[in-house]
Amino acid sequence: MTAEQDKAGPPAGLDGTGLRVGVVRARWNPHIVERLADGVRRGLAALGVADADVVEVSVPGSFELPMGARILASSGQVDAVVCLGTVIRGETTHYELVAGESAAGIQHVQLRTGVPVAFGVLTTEDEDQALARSEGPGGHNVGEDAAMVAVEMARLAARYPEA
Ligand code: DLZ
Repeated sequence: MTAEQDKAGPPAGLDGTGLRVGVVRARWNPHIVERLADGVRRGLAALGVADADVVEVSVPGSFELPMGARILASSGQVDAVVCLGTVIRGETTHYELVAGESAAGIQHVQLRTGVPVAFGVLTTEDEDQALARSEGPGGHNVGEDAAMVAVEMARLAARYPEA
């Protein structure tokens, strides 16, 4: 982790105990997305979120992540959602479209539903970059980052229930 990432870390005392988290996984680039999902599980467990409070669903690709997130966010069964996908520029003819719509859609869902949705989608030039951002324990893993974001934002939302 770089010094810059360190500064962007979670607030001290962040606690996910009792939170329910939905994870939406895209099925493209499954070997990378599995690494991100491992990172999410590690991140949530480290913050006290119980395995039983995590629900995982999959969608065809990153373009469908916003719809998957909307379904979970609207269900009333989760306090936050994490979206996971990987879009690799060199392997995707309409990279901008898939990556852009995924990001914009995810932002739209969290603003419309009021349920935090963390963006755990890798948008990279090549597979090496994707591997470097989905490392195992102790390394950089965007899934782990997204888990922390989900817990932090769920706690913030809970402090302002009328928002
Ligand atoms: C079509 C497509 C392409 C070319 N590349 C990717 C990708 O790199 N990562 C990803 O998650 N999904 C990709 N998809 C699938 C789209 O996200 C979507 O599932 C299809 O266009 C069907 O709507």
